[in-house]
Amino acid sequence: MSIKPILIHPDPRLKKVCDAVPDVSDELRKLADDMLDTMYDAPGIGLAAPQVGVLQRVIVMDCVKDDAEPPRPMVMFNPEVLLSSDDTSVYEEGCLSIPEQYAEVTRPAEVRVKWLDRDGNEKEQDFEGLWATCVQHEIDHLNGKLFIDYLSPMKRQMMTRKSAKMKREQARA
Ligand code: GNR
Ligand code: NI
Repeated sequence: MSIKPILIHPDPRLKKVCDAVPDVSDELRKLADDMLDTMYDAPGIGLAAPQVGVLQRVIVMDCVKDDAEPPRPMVMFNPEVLLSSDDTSVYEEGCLSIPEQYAEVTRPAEVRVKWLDRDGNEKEQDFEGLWATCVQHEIDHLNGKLFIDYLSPMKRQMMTRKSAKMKREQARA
């Protein structure tokens, strides 16, 4: 298990549509474990493979907030939204690739998602609350989409500039 560097926006790799994984291999399981390490270390509640420079359809999540509750790491290969609710919910979103910036995003409140688990078995489950927001945020990453793409061009430009500044400062450190 190892922690990987997280790409900071703007980066062309964060704008790419990622490839489906042909099947679940040991190499991909290792990638998912490294992504979980990286996510918990950050800390974050989700991470998508393109954020660590791998352009394949892999995401990890753990939206358990309460420290008293056991962790619930989830690994998804080729996740797909099958169904989205008409009712929406608004969350203040952040992204590990856009450090220290947050904005409200409206998304479907509930989604049905299909994916392959770490054993290559097909799974299907409904998500709500923070899990629903997070899984949609992560699947967006696989399609080259960031939460700031839902904001006005002005806000997006402002956040992109701040992120670029953070990236430059990080590069010098
Ligand atoms: O850690 C994260 N928190 C978060 C909060 C609200 C909505 C989405 C997220 S995902 C984010 C981690 C991340 O950037 N995943 O891609
Ligand atoms: Ni993100």
